[in-house]
Amino acid sequence: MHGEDTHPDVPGVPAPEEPTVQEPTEPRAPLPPKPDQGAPAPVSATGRGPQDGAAARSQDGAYLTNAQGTRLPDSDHSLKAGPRGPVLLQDHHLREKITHFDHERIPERVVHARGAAAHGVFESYGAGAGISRAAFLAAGARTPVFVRFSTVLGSRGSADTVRDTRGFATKFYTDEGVFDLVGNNIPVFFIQDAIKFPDVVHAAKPHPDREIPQAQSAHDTFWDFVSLHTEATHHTLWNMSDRGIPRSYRMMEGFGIHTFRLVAADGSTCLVKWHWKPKLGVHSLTWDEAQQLGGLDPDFHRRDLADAIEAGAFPQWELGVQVMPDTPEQTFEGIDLLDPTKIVPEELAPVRPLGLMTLNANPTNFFAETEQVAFHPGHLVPGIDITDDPLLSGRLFSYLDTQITRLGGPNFAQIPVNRTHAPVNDMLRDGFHQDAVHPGVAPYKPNSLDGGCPFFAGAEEHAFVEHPLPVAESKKVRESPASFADHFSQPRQFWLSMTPVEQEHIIAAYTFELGKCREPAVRERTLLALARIDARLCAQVADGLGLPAPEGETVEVDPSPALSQLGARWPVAGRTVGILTGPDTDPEALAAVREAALAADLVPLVVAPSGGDPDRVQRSFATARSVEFDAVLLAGTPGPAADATPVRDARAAGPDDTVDPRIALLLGEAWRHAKAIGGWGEPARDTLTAAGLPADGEGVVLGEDPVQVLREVADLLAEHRVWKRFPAPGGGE
Ligand code: HDE
Repeated sequence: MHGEDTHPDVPGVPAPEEPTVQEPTEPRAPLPPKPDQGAPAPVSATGRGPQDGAAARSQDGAYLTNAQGTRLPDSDHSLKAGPRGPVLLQDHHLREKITHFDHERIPERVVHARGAAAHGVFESYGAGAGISRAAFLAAGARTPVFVRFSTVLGSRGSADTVRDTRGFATKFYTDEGVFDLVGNNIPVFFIQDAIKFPDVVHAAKPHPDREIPQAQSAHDTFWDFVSLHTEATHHTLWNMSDRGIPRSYRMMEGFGIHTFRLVAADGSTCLVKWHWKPKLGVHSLTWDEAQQLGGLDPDFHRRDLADAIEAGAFPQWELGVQVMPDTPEQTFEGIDLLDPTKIVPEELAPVRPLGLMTLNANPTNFFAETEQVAFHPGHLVPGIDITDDPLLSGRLFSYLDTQITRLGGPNFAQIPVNRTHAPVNDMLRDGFHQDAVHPGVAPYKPNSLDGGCPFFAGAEEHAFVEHPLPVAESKKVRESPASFADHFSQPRQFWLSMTPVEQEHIIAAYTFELGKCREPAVRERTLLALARIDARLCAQVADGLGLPAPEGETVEVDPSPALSQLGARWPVAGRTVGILTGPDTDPEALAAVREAALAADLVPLVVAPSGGDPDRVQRSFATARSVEFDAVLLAGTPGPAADATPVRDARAAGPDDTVDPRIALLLGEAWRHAKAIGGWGEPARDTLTAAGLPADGEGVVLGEDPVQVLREVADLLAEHRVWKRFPAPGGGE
């Protein structure tokens, strides 16, 4: 026997205390939610969030450390045997630094690799409360969101302004769990069945042998596939329209594409299509602008979004739904609601607004947030259920699967940007990148050791209960319903709904893309598809390619005016106005115009010959290009500056020496791109004439009162462009 205070083996050392934690024999209370799966707090590597303002630096504290917290005396030199000697293998700091760097990259998304994102808030109007039990649709509910916009085809480093579909994916951090609305800016898709997705993506991505072209569909394999697979016709037509080259992420619509089922508190259901409607309207670049921007500012959309948010011009969208009855047929006015290549025209089912989304904060760290965000159409909340759209069914598998490769394991929900704001009490354990230190011993059900906890919830406790939709008795088949075979009526409807200008742009787009195809069979087959949309479309594209136009049968359809981007007026907030100045510019008039522009929420950018006041001058003649302005004002004679190096290269051959050739180029482009041009006094008129442009042309505002000129130019901007100027003189567009 040993004394009570003495260790049995080590004399003089107190005996260990009796263990207080016993193997449990009785059920006990449930465990609290995992503490480290609470609400995501956007933090930098320092552990500080963006709200910390100036303190939010990359590193905290006085001393640089390694990953283990050990302070470092030097991080610029490898450990060597003498200054000119070999680097030593024992340099553990070098190895840690380089090894971490070697693994900094993760695989890019297989599609939608290039994107830009922002944080925001969704405020519900309550108008959806009667049709969905989702808590975030209740009146007055405010839900944090994270939105990622993307191109589809290009890799992470590709240009923003390519012709492509844009992704529009929204993560709602609701009190009932995460809801992801993973949509696009085009309301229809290439394929009707998910099993075709690898085919369409393989066809659209660069050719596997040469890895060209980048980020675009203008190549043989894409047109080979879509011309053989005519269910892609509708989506492709949208891509060839101005929707394929948006002016800004802030000026795009978003669509959930598939039909979803909403479930109300009383169990009643309806079928809906989701729409995001931008407050700034839907606007596009011209093809020529998109081409220039690809070189001049490949980050145009990314920059535009971040700049607007930083400046406090928070972009907003209304979320709405088209509501259709949930009938056993799941059709509406003859349209198969399970076919993701079909829209429901807004004239047949108007979009009912449910709430307003405002994007009000840029990400703190691109990789941590924009790159690591993981969307999944299967992230649903009570009140929002799926339909049997076969494309949606495939997506419900794909997104979870892809994150496991991309984010390195099954625990991506623990990455801060992906963390739900609802308490997590799951029984998922272990795996790569497990951040939680789970206590307890019973991550299984049923259990008695944890008192049977946690319990299952019912609908009253906000559980996600699948709607018990009857499943049709049938036999196993690999086939589509007959209604899916109509591939041309809605493309024709889209074409007929376009204004002449929009139709011209579509013709030019098809001509360009098919001009990049080398295989005659691919072009000919595509012309056959175009003939089934519209004879003039087909004839003009054929003419551009120097090919005979085939004939085709078309169907009778009514246009849907809501599909056109033209004809409405929109807020001009955030639009840029270039103000071209010269030696004779009146400083008072310039100041008054800048003030008036700022008061109208426009962004005035003053362009001066060179050496101007840096507080007032944002661009010089050498650095300004037309593509960054939505409208241009002439505030004097931007003639050749005495001290400027004369530019006489091919791009800038002005028709007249009284105007600087770079400004002549800028004005010519603004004219060709149908931008409003304004000016005051004789110098403005003379400059336009010297640049070879008509001073009394469409969308040219000349007057004596500078502020009045600005107002009239802003008025023209409300229609986005001076549409009457198309088609451009010289055949620009
Ligand atoms: Fe996606 N899609 N998709 N897609 N998709 C992905 O998920 C997929 C489809 C969309 O900003 C991937 O995380 C399949 C339709 C967006 O992170 C992947 C099918 C629509 C984004 C994937 C579709 C979309 C993706 C790649 C056919 C519009 C970007 C990386 C059944 C409604 C989300 C990733 C972001 C991303 C699969 C069709 C939109 C591989 C199999 C239709 C906006 O999981």
